[in-house]
Amino acid sequence: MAVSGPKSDAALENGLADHQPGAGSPDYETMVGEGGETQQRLQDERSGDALTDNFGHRIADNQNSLKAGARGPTLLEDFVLREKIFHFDHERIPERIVHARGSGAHGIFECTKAIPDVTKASIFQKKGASCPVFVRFSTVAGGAGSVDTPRDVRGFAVKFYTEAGNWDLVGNNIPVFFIQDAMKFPDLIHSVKMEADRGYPQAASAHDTFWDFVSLMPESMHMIMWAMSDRAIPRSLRMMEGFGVHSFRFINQDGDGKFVKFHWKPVLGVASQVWDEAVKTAGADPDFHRRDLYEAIASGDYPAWDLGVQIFDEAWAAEQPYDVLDATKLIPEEDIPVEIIGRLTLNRNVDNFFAETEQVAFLPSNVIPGIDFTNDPLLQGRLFSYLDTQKSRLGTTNFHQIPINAPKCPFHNMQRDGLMQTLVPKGRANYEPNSLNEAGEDSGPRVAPETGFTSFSDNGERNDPTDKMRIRAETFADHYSQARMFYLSQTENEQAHIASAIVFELSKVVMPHVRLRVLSRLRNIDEDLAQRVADGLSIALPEKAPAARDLVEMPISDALSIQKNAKDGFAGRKVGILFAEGSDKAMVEKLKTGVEKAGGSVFLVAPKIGPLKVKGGTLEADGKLDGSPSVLFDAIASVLMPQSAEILSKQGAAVQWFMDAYGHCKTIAHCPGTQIILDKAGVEKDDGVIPNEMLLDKGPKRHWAREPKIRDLA
Ligand code: HDD
Repeated sequence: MAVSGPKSDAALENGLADHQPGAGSPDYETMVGEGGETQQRLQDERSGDALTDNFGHRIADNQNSLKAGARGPTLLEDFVLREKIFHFDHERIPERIVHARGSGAHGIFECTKAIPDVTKASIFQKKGASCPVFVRFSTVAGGAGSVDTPRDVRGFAVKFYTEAGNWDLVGNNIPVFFIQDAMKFPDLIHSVKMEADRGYPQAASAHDTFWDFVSLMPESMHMIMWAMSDRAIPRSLRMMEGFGVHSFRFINQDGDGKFVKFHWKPVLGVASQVWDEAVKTAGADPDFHRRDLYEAIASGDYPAWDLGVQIFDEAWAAEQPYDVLDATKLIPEEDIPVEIIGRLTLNRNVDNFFAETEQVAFLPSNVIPGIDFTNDPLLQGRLFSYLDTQKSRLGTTNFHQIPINAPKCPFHNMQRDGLMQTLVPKGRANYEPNSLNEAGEDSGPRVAPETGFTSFSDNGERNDPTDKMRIRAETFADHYSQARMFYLSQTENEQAHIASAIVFELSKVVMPHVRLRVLSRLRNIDEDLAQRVADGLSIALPEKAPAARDLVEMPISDALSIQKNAKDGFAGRKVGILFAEGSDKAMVEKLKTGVEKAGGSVFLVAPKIGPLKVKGGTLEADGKLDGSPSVLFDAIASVLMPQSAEILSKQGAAVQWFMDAYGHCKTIAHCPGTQIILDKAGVEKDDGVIPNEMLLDKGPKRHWAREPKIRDLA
């Protein structure tokens, strides 16, 4: 029976009857491309393109789910329905804990005055230099769906996509802040947001908890003045000043640092509503500011701001009656005039609110060479918080790959994988340093000591000589003395194991220069070790690698050896006992009881699981011989009648059982009947090859003296 019957009705109702799936869509050849092209294609959807699901399958009916009969239940196999609803169910992501309601736009920043003497920041080197920007304005307290005109601080976050990487200046329209230390931020925000028990008021500071908190926090009083002023009810986002708030630092080519405060001055001037107007606007047009911004840009009336800086030095700062690292203080323009150095113009609305305005992730830690942080404790806390929040908001450490967040300059590093990885890095250079280039491979990116970001070293603490630095103390420079102590503290056999292990590993290394480098380092640990490894590989010893420090000969430490400290008893050890038809049950049980009494455990092994007929009754095995190799046990014993041993001596599993145990230097206890297999397995009498009666005395220890007889060690 046709299941698509009602489709034509629905299609007719929707005026789609004439729609030809695929009409106008690009042909397959042009659609095939790498990830980036696919994304672009999604953005370029045009009317007339065939509707498809997320995997490119054309959809014939977007109105009716697949049912068992016209009035029957919906079928689980309807992947079109499932995908559509599945995706819809997950459309929302967590809104920002603060600044949830925002409006964004694209634009351009142009340097109008070069200041190379105070900063090496690329964007300020030449008048006329420009870069794309994305700006997001926001209220602070309200949710994403709240109104535009509450009394509130406004966020003014600017992302500069510079050629030296992204610089995010994440400021507000008020030059000071409520608190001096990031430690208090969660409390401040909890107090201003809707109250925890009642869920209101929304987007308002006029309530108990906010005023309770700020009245206990005298440092907030300066900001309260601003928040109660008309600044907190702006007429338009286009008519607000913006401030970087903190003192940042500019660093020039010579490494000299100056403090800087950033200002945005609106070309339209600052204008505000009156409170009654703001209240009524909230009802009349909850989107008053968003609409105003969108319409201005759409009509070509591009809003613009001048970027100003107040630049001052440590000596000037030290003379002020306030601390320039205190974010509750501003620097009067009368004391340090604002110097205009650039212009920001917003000239393009977003194409998609979610993809751009919602997913944009600002990070105060995004700075470029020439701009640095200061010790402002509010700023320092922000440097962690923003990166951290993007993971919970955007769900992945790869949020930088979302187009709105990606830098527009190239970026390369060894960060890999993670949820929603969309890049496809090639090659195996995902670590640094590496010398893959010496083998003719791509070795990936390298640090750029000359042009890379370097922190301003002065820690900013007056009279404190402790500077910030990326450095390893001289006292960490000896890398060989303890490696030598470890090696020399091992028994001869353990040393042979180390040498053999390195030989094995390096025999798997196919890059000859790496083998040689390892050998050159081994020479710093012990010449004999290096020679043994070189011999094991059959290559000549290279030059000794230079060492940062002279070797310090340290006394041997017996605690570092396993063998010198081995515990020989049965505790925690497992003994495999092999029996077969005709074996002596009493002997098996005697061994079992003895081992168990000594704290060990026993696993019975036989050619078949059984129950097998044995002398004295029947016996069941815990495991079949070919599924229970002797590697599973610390020691083995065998209780076999000569006839069974004769049969087993022709079976690989039985011979290997003993051969392996012998090769692995384990105790092998056996009855006389087993001898025929021992001979076949090449097991020679030694201290660890003993009659069953001696097992309990000997224990399950390894017999290392045997090893040189059976294996060539390096
Ligand atoms: Fe913040 C968002 C501005 C202190 C933690 N902040 C956020 C936004 C702006 C500011 C404009 C919205 C960015 C956007 O549009 O996506 N914040 C400031 C200013 C501060 C300040 C000017 C003080 C001078 N902020 C501050 C502190 C902390 C945070 C002290 C935490 C210790 N702020 C956040 C955050 C947000 C945020 C939770 C929410 C969403 C986001 O970061 O990306 O991490």
